Amino acid sequence: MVKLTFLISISVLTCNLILSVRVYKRADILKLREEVREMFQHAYDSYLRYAYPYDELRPLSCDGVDTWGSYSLTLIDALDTLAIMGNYSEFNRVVDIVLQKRHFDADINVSVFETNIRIVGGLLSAHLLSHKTGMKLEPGWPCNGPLLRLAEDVAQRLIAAFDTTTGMPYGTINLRSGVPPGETSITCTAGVGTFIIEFGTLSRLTGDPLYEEVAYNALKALYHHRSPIGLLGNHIDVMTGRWTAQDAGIGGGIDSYYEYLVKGAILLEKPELMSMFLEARQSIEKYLKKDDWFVWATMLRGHVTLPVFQSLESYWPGLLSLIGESDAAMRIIHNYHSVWRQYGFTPEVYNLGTGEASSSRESYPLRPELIESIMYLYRDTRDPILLQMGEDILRSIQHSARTPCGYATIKDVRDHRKEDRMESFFLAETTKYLYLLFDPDNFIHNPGVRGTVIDTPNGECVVDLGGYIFNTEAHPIDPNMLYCCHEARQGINISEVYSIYQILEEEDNIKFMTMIEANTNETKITQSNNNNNESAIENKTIDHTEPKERSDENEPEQNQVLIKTESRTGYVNLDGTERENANESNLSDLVKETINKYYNDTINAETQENVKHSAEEPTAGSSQTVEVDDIIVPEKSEVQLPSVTKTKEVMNMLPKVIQDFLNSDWKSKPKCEPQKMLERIRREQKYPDHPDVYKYELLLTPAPSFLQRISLAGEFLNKKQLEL
Ligand code: DMJ
Repeated sequence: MVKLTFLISISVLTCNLILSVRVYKRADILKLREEVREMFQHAYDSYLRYAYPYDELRPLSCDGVDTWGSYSLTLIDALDTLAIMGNYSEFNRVVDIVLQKRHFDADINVSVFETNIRIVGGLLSAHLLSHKTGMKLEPGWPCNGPLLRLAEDVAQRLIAAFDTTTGMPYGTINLRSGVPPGETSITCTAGVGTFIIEFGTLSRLTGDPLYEEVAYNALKALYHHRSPIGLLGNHIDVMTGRWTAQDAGIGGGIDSYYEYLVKGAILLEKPELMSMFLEARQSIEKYLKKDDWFVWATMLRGHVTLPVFQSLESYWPGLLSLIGESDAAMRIIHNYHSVWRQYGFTPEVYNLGTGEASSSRESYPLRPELIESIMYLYRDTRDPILLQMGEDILRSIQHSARTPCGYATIKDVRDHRKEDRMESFFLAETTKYLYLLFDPDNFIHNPGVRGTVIDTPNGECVVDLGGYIFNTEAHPIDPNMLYCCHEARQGINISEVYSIYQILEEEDNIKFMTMIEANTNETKITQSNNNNNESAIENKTIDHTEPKERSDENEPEQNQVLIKTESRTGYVNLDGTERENANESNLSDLVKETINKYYNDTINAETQENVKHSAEEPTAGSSQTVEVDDIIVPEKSEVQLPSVTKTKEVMNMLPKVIQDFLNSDWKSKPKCEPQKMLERIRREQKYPDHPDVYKYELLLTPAPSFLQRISLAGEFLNKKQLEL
């Protein structure tokens, strides 16, 4: 049980702190900001010098090591911090490096959770920030772009983890082959419920509903499996739905599930997620909260099992500030800060009964959670004590964690011994939140007073108005960007459309492109939105001129289908309606016919070449024509292929979506078929919608002031309020 005397002494300490608060002038704050910038730079430069391309820097050995996935994790995780600190040239340079990787195909097993929050989150955030850094943007951005495609490539590799009986994901996946054989079906709660920000963003930008629905389904599954008193356990079997660890708390193993309910509600305008959080919060307050601390208890009865504070729990006050409860949050953060002051760091586990660091969990791996909450609360309250708390954190890290080649994990907060590890979140989160605390003018803090107008295929769109939602790895997402991709909402994947143009423009395919052009009689791809406004991508540039008149009313329809069938995973729109597929054969016929012509020309050309060089070599016969299906379905053996190598070469140059579309047997089928999984989730409807889905009427507008308001005051408008 928590000792009351200990808690009282904490309160006294809190009062003392309040009395001795330092006065910060603007110049003082900016000086601290510059110190944080130098801190980041030292760690970042060291990573590049000693560790890249490994995942992490080892700050004592001054070398690198692969930890989470052999995918240069720290580089990707640190990317958007560069942009936030204004180092645009380095951001652009690193983006170029990252983009040398076209996909994440590798025979390695990775954590689904960590890969999502660090890699998918990092790539998405960098994609959305790239307009600020002077990067050359592809037509269709933000609904298109190489970083977005890379993020989607990773998400596609993770999606097979969700192919379970409950819809909750496995914890580990092989990036190449899916769920590893014999993989445990036990996943922690956070590992199930921490996808809606990244996957929702992906769906809203690309138009593929798969990601958001799968992530939302997993959240509903957790909610459905809550205990009768509204608590969640720590680990669950994703095949049976049985809780295998029944301790309920707000920290490690569960934490970001709660975080994503709140942030997912705000980012994606899903008030039912907020209702799910508020219900859970009541249970947390009732069973887990003890005098502004949180303990662990049995999920079935709420009996206290572990009276401890975990460093990871320090995100909670920040989360409360997002729902407009900064007063409660301030009381909690004073408690957490008192632990920091006791040791100069927060240990992984702190025993509330004894008032000491737990002897087996006494490290501080440079975690961000406390500074994260301090940053949020300072934005809301401007209480200078929060600046002082931030400075305490900065001082401790500088004093005890700095090494000649980076910053080291503190192995034991009691004696500040160091350990040879610098997790990537030090550059993604800890330094970022510290910097943002001390940078009052940062664009991230924009309270909706400035914006940037960008051109999209659908017209102008105002972004960068603030209200950024940070994923749990501190990668910010601009909510307004999600409303720029109107065509994505109609199931059109701009990224894929652009890919096709890009492929067609490659030297070897000029002929192919010309033929497509000849077939379509015009070079542009158009689509209509619901209001019959039209936009066009023409020769890779966005055309905002008046729509051109068409002689044939049906023709645009054909072109529209050309775009709609690009979706990688399906035939359903974001709103769940079926996609039109009546004219799909038109595209099929068109592409097949074009490839036929291309190959027949190639064959003829090759035949003539062959005749010239070797009379013995078998020729395809100048009169023989070859059907596309013959080329890509080798089983039809009566047809002699002109050049298998050449065929494969060119086929590989086509976007995956066209390859799949032309012939799904071209490659062996993946074990998990995402579209089928999505259809199954929709058909089964295992988990009913939260009743509050229908209770609220959100302002369906990208209005930034609204986003600002809900993020600061934490409120949604319900129907009754609107009526009044
Ligand atoms: C980060 O990877 C994320 O913040 C995650 O949610 C929790 N753990 C680390 C930081 O402590």
